Amino acid sequence: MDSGEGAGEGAGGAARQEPGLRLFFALWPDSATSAALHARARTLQAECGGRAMRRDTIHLTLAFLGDTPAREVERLQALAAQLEGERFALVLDHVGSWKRNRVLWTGPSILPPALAALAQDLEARLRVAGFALEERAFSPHVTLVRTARVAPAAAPLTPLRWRVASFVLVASERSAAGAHYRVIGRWPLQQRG
Ligand code: 2AM
Repeated sequence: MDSGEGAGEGAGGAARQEPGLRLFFALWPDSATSAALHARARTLQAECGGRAMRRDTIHLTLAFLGDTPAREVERLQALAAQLEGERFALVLDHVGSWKRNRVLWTGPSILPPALAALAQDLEARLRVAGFALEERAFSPHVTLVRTARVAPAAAPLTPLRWRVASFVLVASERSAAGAHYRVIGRWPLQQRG
């Protein structure tokens, strides 16, 4: 959880801390896909309570960097530009819930090899470049509802097909209105074959 700003600054605040950004790499849906995902979020919210993600915040995280000095952005952009990922279709045919944080999410029951390769390659390059990442395994999911009261009943779901043609670097900014995500880089994936 966030600990607030300015903690740990030296006496007198002479050495100001370098500005940091909360960063992550993600897949960002096109507008038809984000509309469909938002509709799915509202349906789940109606059933389970909680807070549906706003349409403009819906995404799938590839790698979470967390607080990062702003000067690292250029290095991250250069690193991302070197990736040679392929386009793929992501079939979101599953809804899951995590009790520990009361999140409801949707994800694919089959992980496309091109998505696994992209996430793996990205993570490997980030580690080699010295970025600290969590050890937890990549678990592709799109968060749809937070603070849900109950888990959704298992029900048949119309699979949602998302054609993924790029990935992005995002800065997460917080305000009184909640999280705002600013895309600060986008890289295309290659047509297969
Ligand atoms: P979530 O959707 O499951 O909350 C921005 O916070 C994005 O990074 C979210 O999609 C979030 O996943 C993801 N993320 C991954 N690891 C995180 C962490 N340790 N803290 C906060 N967000 C994290």
